[in-house]
Amino acid sequence: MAPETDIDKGTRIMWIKRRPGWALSESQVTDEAVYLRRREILKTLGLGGALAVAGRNALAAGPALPPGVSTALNLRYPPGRALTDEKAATTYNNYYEIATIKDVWRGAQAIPQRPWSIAVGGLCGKPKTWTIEDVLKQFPVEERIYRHRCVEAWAMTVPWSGFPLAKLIDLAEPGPDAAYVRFTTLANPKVMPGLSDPTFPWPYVEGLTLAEARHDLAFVATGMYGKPMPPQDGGPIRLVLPWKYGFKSAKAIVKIEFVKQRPMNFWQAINPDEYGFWANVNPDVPHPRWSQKTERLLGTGEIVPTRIYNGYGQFVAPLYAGVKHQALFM
Ligand SMILES: Nc1nc2c(c(=O)[nH]1)N[C@H]1C(S)=C(S)[C@@H](COP(=O)(O)O)O[C@H]1N2
Ligand SMILES: [Mo]
Repeated sequence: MAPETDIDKGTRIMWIKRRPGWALSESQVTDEAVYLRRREILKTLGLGGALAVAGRNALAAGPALPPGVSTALNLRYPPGRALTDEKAATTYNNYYEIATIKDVWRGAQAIPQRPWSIAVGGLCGKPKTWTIEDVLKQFPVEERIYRHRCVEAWAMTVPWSGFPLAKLIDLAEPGPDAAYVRFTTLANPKVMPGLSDPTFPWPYVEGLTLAEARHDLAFVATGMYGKPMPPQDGGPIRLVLPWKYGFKSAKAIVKIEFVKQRPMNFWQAINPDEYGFWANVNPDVPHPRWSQKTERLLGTGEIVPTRIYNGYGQFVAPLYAGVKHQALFM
């Protein structure tokens, strides 16, 4: 058996070579020390055992990492679940600007992904309108496998690529009065037929406290499964907040503002008895019309228990120490 280090070296080079063309060059990939190696990635995904059985030939053959997962994977937050099948995750979507049904992926292809810009402003020292190209150039790409829990009780486990929201926020230098961050998303009636329904408070807006937005788990995703973000999943740029119900993870972001007052978010404006500002996942706080105790996994249909903060409580619970009396879980 060849020394493991050689095999690792070989496969790692191979994976770097296989980085998709839209991703950044090797030199721009974040400090490798932060990331674990291929063997550890496989272990985290629960594939380590299978690999050991398959032995050296399988290792030498290389492509044992699931499609879309590379060695830029950040494993501070192990998913603890199998990845959702890519097709299942990208053909069952919530995107009310397109339609209120789940089958919106074809319709979403009409959303132009370029040119795209994101205006960052409000109570900050360095407002700036970014083009999507500037964003991709500025922030090294990392990958994170996160569990996603929709308030409707379906869930998926997805390899996202992008960068921590905190990095963008730091560059903007929020001022002393900036308590919240408000995200506004694309509202283009030419390509979004759902906007013609005036009963919804368009555009889709979301908000976070500045502390939440600065938390390392809060992620800006520009891709999934190793590819650019598909339009139906929020391409070219969206939020991913894995400890909160999915509606907080706004798609197709065009504006980010630092504000003093708590922003009114889309779903809270529609029905404040059912959807709030915080929307942290909690199996013990039912939605007024259904239980939140379990969730259905896209792809397999398996029903599994829901966990408080979607299983990310060890990281995010301290954010809420001072606001325990508020409606944190709706
Ligand atoms: N702009 C916008 N963002 C959105 C939504 C939406 O309708 N419009 N739906 C939200 C909801 S309810 C969920 S569960 C997730 C779904 O993301 P996905 O389609 O990539 O699974 O997107 C969120 N972001
Ligand atoms: Mo959702």
